[in-house]
Formats: sequence, C-alpha cells, structure tokens
Amino acid sequence: MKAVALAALGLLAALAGPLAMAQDKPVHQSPADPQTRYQNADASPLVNEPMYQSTNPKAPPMTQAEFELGRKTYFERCAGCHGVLRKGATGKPLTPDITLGKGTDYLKVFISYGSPAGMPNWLTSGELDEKTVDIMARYIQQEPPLPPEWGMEDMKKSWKVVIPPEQRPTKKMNRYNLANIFSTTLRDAGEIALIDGDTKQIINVIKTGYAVHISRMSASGRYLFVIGRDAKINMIDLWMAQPDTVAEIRVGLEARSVDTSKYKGYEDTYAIAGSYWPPQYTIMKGDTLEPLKIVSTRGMTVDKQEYHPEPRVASIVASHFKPEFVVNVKETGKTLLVDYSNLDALKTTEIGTARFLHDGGLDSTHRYFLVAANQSNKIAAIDLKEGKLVKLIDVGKIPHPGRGANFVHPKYGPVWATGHLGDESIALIGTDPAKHPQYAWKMVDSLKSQGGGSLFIKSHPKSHHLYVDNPLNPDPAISHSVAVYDIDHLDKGFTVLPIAEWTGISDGGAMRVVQPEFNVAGDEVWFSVWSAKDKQSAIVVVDDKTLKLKAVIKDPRLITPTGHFNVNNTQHDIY
Ligand code: DHE
Repeated sequence: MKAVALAALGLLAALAGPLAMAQDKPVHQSPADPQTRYQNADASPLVNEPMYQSTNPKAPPMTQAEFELGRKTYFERCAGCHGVLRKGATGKPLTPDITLGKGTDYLKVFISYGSPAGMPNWLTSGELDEKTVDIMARYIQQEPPLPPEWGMEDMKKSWKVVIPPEQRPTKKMNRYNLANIFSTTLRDAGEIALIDGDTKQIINVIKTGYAVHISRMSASGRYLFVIGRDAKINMIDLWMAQPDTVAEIRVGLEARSVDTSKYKGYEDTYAIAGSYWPPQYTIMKGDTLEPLKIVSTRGMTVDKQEYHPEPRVASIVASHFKPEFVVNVKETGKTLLVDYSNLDALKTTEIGTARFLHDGGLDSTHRYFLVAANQSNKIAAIDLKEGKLVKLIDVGKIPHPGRGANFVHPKYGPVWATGHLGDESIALIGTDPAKHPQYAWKMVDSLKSQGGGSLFIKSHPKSHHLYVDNPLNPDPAISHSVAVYDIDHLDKGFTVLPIAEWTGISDGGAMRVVQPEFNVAGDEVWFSVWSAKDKQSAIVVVDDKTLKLKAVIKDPRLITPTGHFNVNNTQHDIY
C-alpha cells in the first residue's frame, strides 16, 4: 500500500489543489474537519431517489448491488462537497474524464487517506471499510447517475392547501405576542417548535420536511415559511388559535432557502424557494404556495465561463427597494435580482460576483446585500437600489455570516460583520458610503475571536454587544461557549459565556452552542445547545445588559435545536 500511497501524491495534488502539493505525505485528517463536517452533516435527500446505472465500457466493472451501494454512499457522504453530478463544488470535480485516467488504486488511496484540502480520510478514520473504499473508487469512474427532475407536474402533485385562505381566521385568534414568537429548527426530528418568547413555553411542535433548515416570515408577520432539506415548505398561519400548517409543497428534491415578497404593495403576495436539486428557483402564491413560475439556474460560471449543470441556489432575500428577490447561485457565482412585478415577462439582473455563494444578509439600511463567496474568501456587496455590484471585499478564510451582524462602530460608523469557518477572525466591513465614504466596502478591522468553526454572529440596534458562536470548533471548550464583544470597546477583546454549562446538562454529548438570536425588545439573546438526537438539548436565554443567564428552556420535544428565528426580527430583517 505504501508505494501506491506515495504514487498517489500526484493525484492528491491534482485533485486537492495547491495546498496538497505542499505536503510530502498523505495526511491523516479526520472527517471532523469543520467545513467538511458542515457540508456533509446529513445524507442528501437524493439518496432515496431512483437513479440508473449507465455502463461505461472503460470503467472498471461493478455489479448492480455494488453500484447501488456506491451511489448510496456517495449521496450520504460525498455529494455535499463534490456535487450531485460530481462536477465539483467545494470539493474537486470527480467526473470520469478525470477519474478514469487515475485508476482504481490511486483513487483508493485518495479516499482512504484524504487530503489537506479537506478530503476526509474515510478509511483510516474508520468511517468506511476497505470494501466500501474499493467500491467508491470504482463508482466514481462510472458516469454519474442523474437524479430525476422536478417540474410543475411534480410540484402540483405535492402541493396541499390544508386550510384555504377563505377558511382561515380574519383576525388573530390567539393571545400570543406574535412579534416575540421564536421558530426553532428541530433538525433531526424534522419539526419546528414555536416558542412564546414572553413565557418561554412551547406553543406548538409542527411536523416539517426532512432535516428542516430555515424559517422566514412574510412581510405582514402573519405567515411563517419553513423549508426542509427535502425541499418541503410548510406555510404556518400565526393567526390561528393554535398556529399550524395551512399549506405545503415540495419545490424540488433538495433545498435550503425560502423567502417572501417584502416590497411595498407586494407584502405577502409571493413566496420563493431555491433548490439544490434540481438547480432552480420557484415563485409561488404567497397565501397558498401554488407554484407559478420555475426558473432553472443551469448556466455558465462567472469566472471561466464554463457550463455548470447543477448550480445550487443558496441564500435568497427579498429586496425592500424594488419588487425583487435576490437569488444567490452557488456554483456559477452569480447573484440574480429577480423582478417579480410581471411573472409572465420575468426580468432578471444577473450580477457576476464570486464562487461559491452561500449565506448573507442586508446592511442596517437594507439597501445593500452582503453575501459570502466562501471558497473565494470574499464578501460581495450588492446595491439593491442601483442593481449592481459595489465591491468584492477580501475577508478571512471561508466567511460564514448567517445573515451577519450590523452595528455602529465608534470609529468606522455603520459596519456589517462576519465570522469565519476557516480561521479565528471576525471581519468588519464599512457599509455607509454617504457619511463614512473612506471606510465603505473595506474590511476596516479584523477582530480575533475564540477560534475557527464559527457559523453565526449577531447584534441588535438596541444592543451594545456582538455575539459570536463557534459550533464547529473542534475544542469543546470553544464550541460549548460564545464570545461577546462590547461594541464600544472592541479593542478590549471578548468575554466568554459558558452557555452549554449553564444548561446544567451533564450528559448532553456534543452540546454545540449555535446561532445567537435576539428577542423583539432586543434585551435577550437566545442560543441553541445542540446535541445528538438521543441526548438532551436545550435553549439558553441570556440577559443582554448583564450577560447573565436568564432562562434555560428544556423539554423532551426540543430534539436537536439549531437555528431559531424571532418573528419580528426575521420579518423586518433586523440583525
Ligand atoms: Fe445552513 C442558512 C446551506 C448546514 C443552520 N444554510 C443557510 C443558507 C444556506 C445554507 C444556503 C442560507 C439560506 C438563506 O438565507 O436563504 N447549510 C447549508 C448547507 O449546504 C450546509 C453546509 C450543509 C447541508 O447539508 O445542509 C448547511 N446549516 C447547516 C448546519 O449543519 C446547521 C448549522 C444546522 C442545521 O440546522 O442544519 C445550519 N443554515 C443554518 C441556519 C441558517 C442557515 C440556522 C439561517 C441563518 C440565518 O440567520 O438566517
């Protein structure tokens, strides 16, 4: 195996990029590498879709059973990084024109030992056995099987209006303070919990899609939209005596993003969802989810201008300046401003940004949208009023802002901040070209945080604090806590709050502290303490003024809480 391993170094370099070439031996890297773990945390929902084996006479033979195991393993472990069609995303392309030339032995070493560029060491970590590694090495030399498409007919079949608009309440039928309800993702349960922010009691637990992902609010604050990784959307009416699902649909086979129209005159008119597979976005009626328009995102990449067959739709936000949705296409590196004022003559402004677009949010005025191009280590700032790219800003390694954090810096004026998955820095970007032009669209400061593996950062217009999580940091002391900065004294560093410890849970397993989110008053911050499905999780509420523990919400129904979305802050894009 040693000779093959050494010979495989050329392959590692070719497949893993420049970093690999700097190494002189295969690297034993754990699949616990934050980014890889993050991108392959769940089996793709495509694992259960029918796909067929096409025979390439040049590829090593596989029985149908071996091909099926290879396909299943690929969609469970590999598709998140290498793409459904293996054209490459954050992982390198693995199409037969590349893999056939390398041969089975080379590929087996690559899969077994991993690479410094992020490929896990599947064999030596014990995640895959020798037999499966051999099957995978042969599998990636076959033509990638094509998952089914998902067009209007499929969508209509999956579409259900549980309670039609005319049978819904005409006024709010409950006594909840809707603005302070939190929608908490219960990831592995495929559910969300609606939690009353005033009483900290669970209002309802609602069944949603597989490995449910995010929640967004309609402009009026009445309807909550939740999307699962299986592209199932639940539309929940908060006016009902017991808020619950009133409509649902599947807009594809795999998805991550949903939002609703917010421009004046179009409040609650449309919903939009982007899918990973098929690569497309769908505009729906805002009160029933009836699918109206499906648009494919397949096309040319921004840099090399090569065709990409599966550019996934990442974050979507609704513009407050025009009747437009901002749709970020990951693999092509393009931000689309989709004008929904006439769906029959859809106008789209295509802005070339950088690859691979992921998550982002608005600045405090809502005029600018800042989105992470995570593999380019850049933030793209888009002017939603002028409909153009303002600047591509270099930041740290693998920026991951969630929606980012807006606050007024004592020296630089209004800034937007992002943390990073790949390093310990927090980038502050000036966002006020009118009054602070010298700082606008520059990284004006880079703060040191607890470490890498950060996913979300948050502040609030009424708060003097900036909160940064590190759920993917390998050091439990860091992933179990959050760092808090005093915005007026950023030079003084941060205070660490031991959030997981405050739950009092002794056997919670991973207990990753994830996603700070403010309440409506801006005086409390909520954190999920995210453990495995079979362990106890919790939500911890911190007093923003004193930074002391205010409440711990524990309930057997709170299974794997991750994101949580305050109704008012999500409705008005306050972060
Ligand atoms: Fe997310 C937002 C994709 C893994 C929690 N996540 C997003 C967005 C995208 C995305 C495109 C932006 C949506 C928008 O704004 O419209 N997430 C992905 C992935 O592809 C990835 C890396 C791997 C996967 O297989 O899904 C992934 N995400 C995770 C997690 O493991 C997290 C931490 C826990 C979980 O619940 O799955 C997670 N993602 C979140 C949250 C947001 C999010 C909480 C919304 C942040 C916000 O403040 O709006």
